[in-house]
Amino acid sequence: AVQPTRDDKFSFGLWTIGWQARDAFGDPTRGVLDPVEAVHKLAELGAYGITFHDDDLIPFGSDAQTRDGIIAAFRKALGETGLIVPMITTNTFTHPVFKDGAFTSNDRSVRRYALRKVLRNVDLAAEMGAKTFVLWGGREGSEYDVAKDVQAALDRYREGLNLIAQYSEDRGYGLRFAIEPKPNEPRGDILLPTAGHAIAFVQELERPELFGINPEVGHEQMSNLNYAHGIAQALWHGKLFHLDLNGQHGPKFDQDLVFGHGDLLNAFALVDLLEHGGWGGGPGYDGPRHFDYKPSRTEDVNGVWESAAANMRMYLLLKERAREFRADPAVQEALAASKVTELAQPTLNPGETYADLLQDRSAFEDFDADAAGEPGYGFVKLHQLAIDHVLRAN
Ligand code: 3MF
Ligand code: MG
Ligand code: MG
Ligand code: MG
Repeated sequence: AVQPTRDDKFSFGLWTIGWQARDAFGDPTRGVLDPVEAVHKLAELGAYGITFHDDDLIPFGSDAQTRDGIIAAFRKALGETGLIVPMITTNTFTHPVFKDGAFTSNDRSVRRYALRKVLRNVDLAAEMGAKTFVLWGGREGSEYDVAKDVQAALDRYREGLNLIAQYSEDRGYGLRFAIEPKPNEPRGDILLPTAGHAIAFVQELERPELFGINPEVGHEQMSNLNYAHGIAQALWHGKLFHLDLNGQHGPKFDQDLVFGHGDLLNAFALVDLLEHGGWGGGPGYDGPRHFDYKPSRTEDVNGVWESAAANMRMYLLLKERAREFRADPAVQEALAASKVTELAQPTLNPGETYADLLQDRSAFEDFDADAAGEPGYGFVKLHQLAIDHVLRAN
């Protein structure tokens, strides 16, 4: 049951397994991974998709002929394995030209260049059959408050995103765009730092229906936020267009550990949510289960593939545990005792107005607040049952 299959919709960024483990303090500890080999290996392991930044596949500055050759070889590998490209994204952060941002660089010529780079990649996304186009503005931000006019930057961000969406629509690509929030790293402060900021920003775009978000476990946890809560809210807004699964230990540098190797219990709650939706019938998620992690710098090439497999194993194990959790009569009893499912019941009766509520003496005048404040909710018991299931202690 923990053997991944295509139906599980697991996908990996080419930059994840391909990471050579160069960090701010050290040289690479691994060699270059051939994208064609990556496709074959991922297919063997049971993934269904691979995603990439333009520059992961086609080195920055490649001439047209080289570019075509690389794309052809990659497509051939996709054809041989049946792997698909569900999502494409653009690198607007590595080259020095983007050191002050791409869509929001203070330098207008850089902004125009960034738009061209992204539009070219929108064409590639359509060519590859991708459905989702992710935008992580890792350099959109600042270290110095006085050096960035944030309101103007948001105007430029909006201008850029409106243009891209218009282009995709005019060409009939039908792409959906997903903004990936992150609070900091590499910039001291990045614009659209959390899922909530990004969802609010989307509402200000010309075609908000084409835009959603791509929240990453570690990015939200770097802000000390609850990822499962963030995902639930994104689902509630209909804005969960894609997601980046990985592991993180609280607010520190972006660790990109294997999924579930950070906050395991939150990962359990997340998988339960994605697979089953909320307890009151709120929606789950049927898009790609995309891993954006980094095989740790300590690992050699075997460790790369071990860790890739570990992501899928963690997901499937938690999926199994979540299914058992839901099916357990003791859990159902505890859920009812904790009134978890009662929350799905509207607070007002059908057709009831505030005038009716004001007439209802049982709601206030005759309501015994002291008595209602007495019984416990039994949440600890319920939570322990969840842990028992995660640990298979029952
Ligand atoms: C950085 C990230 C990015 C994005 C990527 C895809 C390099 O912390 O998470 O990975 O996920 O740009 O949008
Ligand atoms: Mg990240
Ligand atoms: Mg990360
Ligand atoms: Mg990411």
